[in-house]
Amino acid sequence: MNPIKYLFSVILLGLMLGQLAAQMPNANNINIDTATKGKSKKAICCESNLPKRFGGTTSVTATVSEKNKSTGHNGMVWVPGGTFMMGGDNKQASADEYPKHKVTVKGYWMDATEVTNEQFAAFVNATQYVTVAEKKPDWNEIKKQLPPNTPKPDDSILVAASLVFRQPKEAVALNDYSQWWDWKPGADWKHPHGPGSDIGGKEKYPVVHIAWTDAVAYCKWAGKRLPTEAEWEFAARGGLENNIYPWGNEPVNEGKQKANYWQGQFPNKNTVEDGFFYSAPVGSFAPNGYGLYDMAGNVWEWTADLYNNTYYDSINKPSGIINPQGPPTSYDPDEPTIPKRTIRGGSFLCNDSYCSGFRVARRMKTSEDSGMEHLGFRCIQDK
Ligand SMILES: [Ca+2]
Ligand SMILES: [Ca+2]
Repeated sequence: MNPIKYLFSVILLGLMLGQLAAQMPNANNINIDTATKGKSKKAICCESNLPKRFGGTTSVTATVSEKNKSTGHNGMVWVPGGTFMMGGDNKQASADEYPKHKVTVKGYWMDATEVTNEQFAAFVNATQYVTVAEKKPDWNEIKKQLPPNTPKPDDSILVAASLVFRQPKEAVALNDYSQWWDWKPGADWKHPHGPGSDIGGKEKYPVVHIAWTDAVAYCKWAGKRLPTEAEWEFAARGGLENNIYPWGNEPVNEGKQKANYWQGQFPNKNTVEDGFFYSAPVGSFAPNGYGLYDMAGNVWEWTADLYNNTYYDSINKPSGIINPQGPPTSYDPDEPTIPKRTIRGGSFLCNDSYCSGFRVARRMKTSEDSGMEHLGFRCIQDK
């Protein structure tokens, strides 16, 4: 196979949500007339994968100190501990959301919103941190994840880049994510749609193109940490029981706008009834019962945990489990050789028929080195 095509397929392998970007250099959100209401049509259900960078495990190179450790809880809300049933609550749930199992978590502080560009800029200014997407990929590291004798791709591919959404003009086969994802040189957190785009005026938007390593480094600098998958789901439920969404069970396409997601036909038609084609300023929609914003939609959020599709089964017992820390090893049957971390909450590219990522139980996963246009994070703090 053509090595470039092969690498591209490797880069995108596993991907299945939507996103866009190439022809909208400033990426301004498009406000539309919300009078033109419509309902998303059921098409196919519940894709289970996301694109990734190269599939690499990036050693945590966070050398930043903890000197900036926060002593207050500005911008955070207290999530009381408790016991809940973790896992799928409706027919859209995928196999990896089962079995529902009893989990207890201790209380913790959680960022009320996704980490913003303004907050991430403060971290970078203080530490001169360079994100994964801003670095030239190391072929010697990448090839360890690829089949033996995989030819080295062209140097034009091995450049600092990230995955950016490109909206097709027409309907496309949803099993071919190369129809809507571009490996775009120059795309990074400061250039979310690639060269020509920037984050001017977007201080309150969620930072994106953040790899897991980058998120860990930020949280450490802030004196915080990433939530475990259990902590994330407990928080998203907002004190409700067996709820499908952070707001309860009202279908996402009914009633008032409750989150920033994809309305219309993915990936070629977005009716933008929620007012945002791309990401929205954090906190643009009502919070859940704990005061947490955008736990459904806007951008996906990294968790601390490795992904393993059978993890719930391994910890399911009548007495429950306290503060689960994720599986010891990663396993994704779709791509068994690629270590992955779990991400949660869905994004502006999720819709009800394609990934329903805004469900509180929805699990998604991607490799640690993946920064994407719709992937960010938030942190928690124990005390
Ligand atoms: Ca939207
Ligand atoms: Ca989110």
